[in-house]
Amino acid sequence: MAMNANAPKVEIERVGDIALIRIDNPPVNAMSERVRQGLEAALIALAADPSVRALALYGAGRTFVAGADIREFGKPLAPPDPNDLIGRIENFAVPVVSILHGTVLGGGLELALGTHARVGVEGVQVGLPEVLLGLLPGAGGTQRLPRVAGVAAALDIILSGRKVSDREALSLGIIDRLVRDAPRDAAIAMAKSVLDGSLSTRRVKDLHIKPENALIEQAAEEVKRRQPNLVSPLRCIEAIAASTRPLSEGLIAERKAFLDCMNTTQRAGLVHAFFAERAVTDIPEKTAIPRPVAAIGVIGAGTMGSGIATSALLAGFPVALVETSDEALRRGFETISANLDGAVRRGQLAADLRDRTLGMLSLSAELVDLDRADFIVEAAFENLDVKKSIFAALDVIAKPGAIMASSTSFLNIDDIAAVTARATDVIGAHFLPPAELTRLLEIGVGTRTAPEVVATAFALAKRLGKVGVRAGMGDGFIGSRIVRQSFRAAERMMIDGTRPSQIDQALERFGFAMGPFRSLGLSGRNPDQAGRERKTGQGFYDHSQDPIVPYKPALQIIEEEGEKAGIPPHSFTDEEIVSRYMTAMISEAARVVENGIALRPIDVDAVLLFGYGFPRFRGGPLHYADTLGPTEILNRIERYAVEDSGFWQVPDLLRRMAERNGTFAKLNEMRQAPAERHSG
Ligand code: T1G
Repeated sequence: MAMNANAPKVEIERVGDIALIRIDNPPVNAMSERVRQGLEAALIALAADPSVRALALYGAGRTFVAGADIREFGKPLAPPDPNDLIGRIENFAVPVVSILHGTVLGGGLELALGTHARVGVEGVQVGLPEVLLGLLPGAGGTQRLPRVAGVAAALDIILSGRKVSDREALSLGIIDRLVRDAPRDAAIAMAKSVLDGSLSTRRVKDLHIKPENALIEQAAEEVKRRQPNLVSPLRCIEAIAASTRPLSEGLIAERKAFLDCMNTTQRAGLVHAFFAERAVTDIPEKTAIPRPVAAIGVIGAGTMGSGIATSALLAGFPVALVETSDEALRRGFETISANLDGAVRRGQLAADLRDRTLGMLSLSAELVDLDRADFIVEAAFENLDVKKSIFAALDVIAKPGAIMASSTSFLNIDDIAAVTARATDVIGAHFLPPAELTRLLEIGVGTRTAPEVVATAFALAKRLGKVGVRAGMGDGFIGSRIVRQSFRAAERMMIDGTRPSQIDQALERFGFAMGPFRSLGLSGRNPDQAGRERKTGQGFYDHSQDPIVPYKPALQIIEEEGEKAGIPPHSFTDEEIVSRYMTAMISEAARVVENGIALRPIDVDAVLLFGYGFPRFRGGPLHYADTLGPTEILNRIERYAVEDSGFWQVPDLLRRMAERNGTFAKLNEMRQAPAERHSG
């Protein structure tokens, strides 16, 4: 049978009385059905060969197994069951050692925990991130990790989903030794060490667990308090608690909890969010060659400019920061210094690198000092005339081939580019505040922006650790106009008599990190750019209090306005609040997709997830819309339009979807990026 060149391969190599098993399933050796079948066949063959005295498992390419194949989720589990496979390894008659390199996560670590010794290659990271996908380790991780590392470490690693470094994994007993060799060389050497007794082996199932009921209960209380919406964290704890029982019983408890979580909409939402971060890189310009970027320029040292400069410094770029006055530069420098201290506290920057990183920042009050920058981001006032004057000056100063980006979220890049002689080098780079933390980077593509300039912006986004999403030109890029529309729905409910705090609380129970009025108070600006700056720290809330409280004078004004307008006070239920807010958001998101400003629905999901605090377990507004269905959404709009037909209008795309029972998921499949579309 002609083998598909990309088919996963599990190969046996004999080295004397040692057998190596090599897993080769690019790009991350996901433990797909074909890999499981290959592993099972290899193990059966080797079990029948008396000349084999030791086995060594290792991965080809950049990593050992990085997990189950997420693309198989939601389908019936094809044999062999990972538990059976791992059990076959654990009960193998001769010793089995695994060599861990790269990112050994989820099912990959569970596979390794079934072997009798685990050897890490320096730099390896291990983890059980299933909780980040709305799941729990489903192939023995909740049963074997506590046995090797203890319940406390298992709770921490499984509930956080974090990656564990090579040295921490060694200290916790997750790996037994660290080496520097290439995986295959390590496999041979370690199998020999097992045979000469210098590397001891043990079956994890035989390890005893000390019950830690207090820890379990404390972890459960913490999860209920911090993540009340999520299902899988509590199920993780339940499974870990079962690890004090015999392994066979614990595995049954774990598998039941795993399957329960597999069937939740949260798992579907979180997996969608995982793929959204990757799908958005599929752009029409993806074959263009990015220009090299070695130095970054930033214009404006306000909160946004300082955040952008911080993000570039943390990514290792030298940054030239320009402002109009020394006082503004001083304030910017202080902000950036504080941002770097925050990065050290978060563990994002090593303390001993903090000063050197800050040393890569140069300050100037002269635009001419940007003449060596390869990528310049303008973060000045959101005013077209201001930006035009800056770009006209930049056009003279910036070196040939330099890319000039505006951090605008609303203004049309074509209008800005028009004042330059190199519109092909002008692009939008909309960072979201706080720019040093928020992962979204909306990349606004003008009509004349060159493909390699778009590709360069996406390459820079990746180096900054950002999620770059392509936005065409329209009334605002993607996120701002969608959030503006949903905020207007919230304002209408407030004017109709529902308190801002109730609206916020309903949406925070839905899963938003922060309700629209609370986040407005923090950012100080209305998404409408209406400039309702809050100088006194008071608006809908009194931010001088901790925790903040509704600001009574504001509520009084709202009530008086309502009376003047003859609107009887009416408080919407939580369900109605969420329904109106989300229906407004989905409608505007549908328009953004329909107008081609976003390439696909999944791009809109990525913008709201990575830039606007949309609850990750709901997958984004359009993934969430599919859980309602287009007809339900259309009926809601038509019901609300009776009150206000100006605001509530059915987008054509939604009407067509309702007629054909379409979904945004199907639209994602259809909207693969055309090869060379340049229109903004
Ligand atoms: N399954 C399928 N595809 C995967 C995958 C996976 N587990 N991991 C990555 N990919 C794809 C990804 O979509 C992209 O595809 C390409 O590989 C490169 O990924 C039983 C049930 C490993 C740290 O959660 O964290 O095991 O876009 O761009 O930046 O208990 O991928 O090229 O078409 O991210 O170098 C647990 C998820 C699964 C790991 C590498 N494992 N992956 O990062 O590359 S659940 C995970 C990652 C599980 C068991 C349970 C990262 C990475 P494309 P990439 P990267």
